[in-house]
Amino acid sequence: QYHDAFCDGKTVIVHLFEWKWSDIAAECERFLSAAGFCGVQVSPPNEHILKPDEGYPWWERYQPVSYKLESRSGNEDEFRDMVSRCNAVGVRIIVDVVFNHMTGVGQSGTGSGGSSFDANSLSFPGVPYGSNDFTPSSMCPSSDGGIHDYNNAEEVRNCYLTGLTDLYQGEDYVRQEIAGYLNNLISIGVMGFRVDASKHMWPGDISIIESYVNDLSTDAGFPSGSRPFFYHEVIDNGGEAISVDEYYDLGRVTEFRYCHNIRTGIYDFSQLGAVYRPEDGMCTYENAFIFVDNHDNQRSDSSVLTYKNGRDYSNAVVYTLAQDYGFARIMSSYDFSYSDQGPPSDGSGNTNDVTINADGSCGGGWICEHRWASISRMPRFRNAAGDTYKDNWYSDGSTVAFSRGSNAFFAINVDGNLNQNFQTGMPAGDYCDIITNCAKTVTVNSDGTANIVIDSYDDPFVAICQGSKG
Ligand code: QV4
Ligand code: CA
Repeated sequence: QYHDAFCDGKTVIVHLFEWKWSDIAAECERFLSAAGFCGVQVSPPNEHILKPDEGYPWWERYQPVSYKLESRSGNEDEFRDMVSRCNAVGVRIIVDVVFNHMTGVGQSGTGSGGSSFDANSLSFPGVPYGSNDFTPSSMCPSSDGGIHDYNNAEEVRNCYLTGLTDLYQGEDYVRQEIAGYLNNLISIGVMGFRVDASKHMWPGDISIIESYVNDLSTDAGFPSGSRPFFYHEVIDNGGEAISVDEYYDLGRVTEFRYCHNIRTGIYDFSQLGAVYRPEDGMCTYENAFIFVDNHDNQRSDSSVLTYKNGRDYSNAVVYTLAQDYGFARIMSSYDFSYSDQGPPSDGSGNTNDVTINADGSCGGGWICEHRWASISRMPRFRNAAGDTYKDNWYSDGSTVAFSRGSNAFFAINVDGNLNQNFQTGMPAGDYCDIITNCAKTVTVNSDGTANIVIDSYDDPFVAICQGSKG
């Protein structure tokens, strides 16, 4: 029940990392709705620490001070305005919620919403949380209170993640405060939640918190009785104490092995059919939440593809949206040269507006991968493909092609020109290639075959789907 997004069958969201609420509202109206996006993952909206001496790094947002909606992306009025404007054009808001921890130890002062706090005494009056609301140190088996041994589930869940004060979700007051935060967001009209650091919380505690969370708002247009869409951040690359399947009852689960498998497949097409490897314990189709890169591994993991890889990256994102595994998220980044670097901003840490160039690309340091031509056209394909599976699979060293039931057909070719007949699985007719925005037409014959042409200078794909008939 927590697996399904309520956005009329659309299955792609975009993470507008560190965007301001006012810019997200505008992007829903001017771009995301028409492009077919289900929704937007927004950066944590709650009050957070400020680190002017370190140049306002992006990770300030992952050290909560309170659940007031006052953050670097804007205030509560701006947040509400964004949610209602996006909902009005059928684009849903998904909130990154951080409730494993509060700020790091040693941090104190005033947060982005004006609340005082002192992590040394575990005092967060803006919630309020006090020392009884944090995991008792007797429950953490490590000698210094931090997480080091990922083969020990108690340590991973009861100790401090990189020095962050660990909330005690075993206590009912803490569960109620967290659920109160989520219910406030639901009453404003959001569709769901990306839960930060779920690996570091007990699934049984998360289950109780979810049970305290209300149905989605009918005022915001959700059908009566709709449960929120939850996906949990659990990094499971195999070989540790905690695995993704522990979280299946709680919603979808991030599948980080997909990031590595898609990169392998883009560089070796013989591996492209094996991006989902059930034998490795990867999330099932029903539970997987997938992405080519995220805001963490794009800056910390050289074995994932990012916007810095140019065409290899767009090939990976386009293929991800074409294939049938998982609920998909597109990363939308700002340019960075060092990992702590915050978003484009002035010297006082005020985030800049996103600028849109005449050709539809972004400027001012905003990368906007979701606006790259071929990527931007694929939500429409994925929505049309729906829950159909891959069929009519064709693969050789440089070409992969497949149908999605009888709803859609996709081909990618990365080496020279392609001019070949394929079984598309689709009804006869002339279809517009959505990648070229209908500059190219594909004729499907009565037996389902079609001649597919991809020139080496094109974006190296053809994508046709029901609803693209010419
Ligand atoms: C420093 C030292 C610690 C010391 C501490 C003492 O490094 O050894 O104990 O000071 O005060 C920041 C700093 C980090 C600092 C810490 C505490 O980088 O140096 O510790 O704050 O002040 C983001 C960043 C972190 C950042 C954190 C909070 O990535 O670097 O920590 O925000 O600001 C695991 C988890 C997974 C997690 C991933 C990064 O399983 O859950 O690591 N991913 C999510 C988010 C991620 C976020 C967090 C979790 C924490 O996607 O962006 O971390 O909310 O794999
Ligand atoms: Ca914890």
